[in-house]
Amino acid sequence: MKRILTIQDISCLGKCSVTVALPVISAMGVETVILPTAVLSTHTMFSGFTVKDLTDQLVPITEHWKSQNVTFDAIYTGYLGSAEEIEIVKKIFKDFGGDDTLIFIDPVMADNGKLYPAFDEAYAKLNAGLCGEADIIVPNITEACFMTGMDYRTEYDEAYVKELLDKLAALGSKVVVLTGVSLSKGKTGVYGLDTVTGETFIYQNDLVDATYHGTGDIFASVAVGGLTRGLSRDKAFALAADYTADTIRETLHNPKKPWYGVDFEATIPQLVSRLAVDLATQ
Ligand code: PXL
Repeated sequence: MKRILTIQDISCLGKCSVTVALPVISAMGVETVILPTAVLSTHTMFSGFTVKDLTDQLVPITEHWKSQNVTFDAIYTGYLGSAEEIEIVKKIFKDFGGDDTLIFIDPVMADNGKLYPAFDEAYAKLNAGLCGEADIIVPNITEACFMTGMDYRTEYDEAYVKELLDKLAALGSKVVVLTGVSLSKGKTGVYGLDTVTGETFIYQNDLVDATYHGTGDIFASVAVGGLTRGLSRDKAFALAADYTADTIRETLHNPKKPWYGVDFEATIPQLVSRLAVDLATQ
């Protein structure tokens, strides 16, 4: 069985980060090792959340793993709490990375044109440096703008997306995939660039007109899970985009508290059967 290490916070309530990555990646048939960067009572969109920073635990935990000769097929990072954690994560990439380990970074820090409460522009620049060490990065448009210095826009054309991709490529990652890209009314999806071959790829599905928290973490978990199971890049990102839309559609039955996250638990059976079909038919 393949094994992914995911490095992100535990938000105890409000489905996101580890409470999404662990069940989703496990359901995809991949062992999921967690390295929690902090424990929060809820994610940071709730008011009055508590935080216990775990920066001082990252080195002892990973040193122990080293002593056990643990290896990972992929390392997937999401919400990291501080500049110091970014530096430690770089060291973890050195210690556990290698030709056979996919480094997959979701530079979680912002959405809808704004940084999350814990972060500032200096943190965004450090996250840009971390992205330079990745095989694949999956920022949304807001995160891409903070990392590249481009203006954030809600209305844009393909030329704007391509310019953002080129600037992201300059950070150094092998593949850059911009999420939440809408190129026509009623559609949304991903626009990617393979910086090694110069090839671009697009996947658009129907926009479900609702906003819920934690959907970026669902998307990233499915993409890294699919890639680790051996799906092609196109199939992995299509599966991630479609499953994210399915979970949002499912959650429309429960519209009152969008910050509680999506009801992804109800759609796990569809994820598992589509993964099996995609693996068998590629
Ligand atoms: O879903 C991204 C995320 C993860 N972890 C924490 C967050 C957020 C987004 O707000 O606050 C703690």
